[in-house]
Amino acid sequence: MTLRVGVIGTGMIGADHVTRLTTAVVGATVTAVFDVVTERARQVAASSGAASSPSWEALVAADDVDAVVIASPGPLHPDQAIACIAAGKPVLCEKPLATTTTDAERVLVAEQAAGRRFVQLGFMRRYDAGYLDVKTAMTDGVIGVPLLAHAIHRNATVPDFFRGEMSLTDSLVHEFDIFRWLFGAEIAAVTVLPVTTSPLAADGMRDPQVTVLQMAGGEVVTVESFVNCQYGYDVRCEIVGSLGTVSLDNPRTTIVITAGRRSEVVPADWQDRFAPAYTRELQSWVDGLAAGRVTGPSAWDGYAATAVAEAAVRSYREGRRIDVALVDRPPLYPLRP
Ligand code: NAD
Ligand code: ISE
Repeated sequence: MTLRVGVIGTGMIGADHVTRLTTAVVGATVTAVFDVVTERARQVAASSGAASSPSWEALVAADDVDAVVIASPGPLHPDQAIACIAAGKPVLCEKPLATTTTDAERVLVAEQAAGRRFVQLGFMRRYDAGYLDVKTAMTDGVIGVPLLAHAIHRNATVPDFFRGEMSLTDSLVHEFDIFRWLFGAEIAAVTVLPVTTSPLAADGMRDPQVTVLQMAGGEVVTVESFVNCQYGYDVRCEIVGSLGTVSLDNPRTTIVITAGRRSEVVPADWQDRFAPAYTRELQSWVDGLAAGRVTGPSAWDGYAATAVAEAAVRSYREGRRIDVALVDRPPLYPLRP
């Protein structure tokens, strides 16, 4: 049976998800889209064969929508996800689940009241071949006991609406999630260290920054974020274990060697770097729903990443280490599903 999907928000990633669902994913079709910028929704609808819904509420309620993708701005995600749960429709919600823990907890409460999982978070790195290899190297013992990690998260530039703390709440949520997943543990404390600000940083933005994560198991992760590094999109990490290390590099496409120099292409942006991961994420979501299951990153994962982001913002403002406080983990979200 073909899954009929409605997509809320047809901006950068929403439009990409529509294209992927329409052209690359097996077992799904996009039947409805909505965006407050009506013309944007109309264009995406026209190119995909979907209908343009009059509102996101109408899209969620539509009889020909079995499941929903939320790709609107972060603050809207909780209400839209809760509406999907209330309508009994599974939802792939782009990160972040919410921009405050209070809002994220509302989603947890709604899902628990429904008694089963409806929400999968858009933490697509968990579907990236490189990160999957890193996870295998950490769990099969090849690097011994994982002790610490170093990561970098650089964007060439970010959109104009990206301000102040969004490198923590919008970009680094991926790092918060991936290191929870890689180490199989929650993040216990976070410290954000200011660095000399780039002369090219947007007004009022502290960029770059270094964030130190202390995992509940005692491991430490240092993460550099630099969201206006100019030269390209660069996401890498190295895990240091008691017997060796495993590193995630940019995927190699071509290497040019000439005139005494060796050079390779750096991905332009997240669309380029993580394209295969987004497709695998959507395919896995569609396949899971066909089998009656929601299996990917959960609302709990979204909540935990938001809680770390909230603590990181406090650390940024107060200039000190902040412990991450989580509510008790409900049985709906087992520790290692
Ligand atoms: P964007 O600004 O390009 O798109 C957001 C769209 O939502 C816009 O077209 C906007 O008009 C629309 N919108 C605004 N209010 C709306 C409403 N009430 N209902 C429906 N649509 C509404 O931003 P984007 O980069 O596409 O980001 C969208 C979301 O996806 C964000 O939460 C972002 O963090 C996330 N994202 C995730 C990844 C990833 O790697 N997983 C990458 C990019 C963006
Ligand atoms: C963007 O919204 C994403 O989610 C990308 O994956 C991330 O790397 C980027 O920093 C964000 O702006």
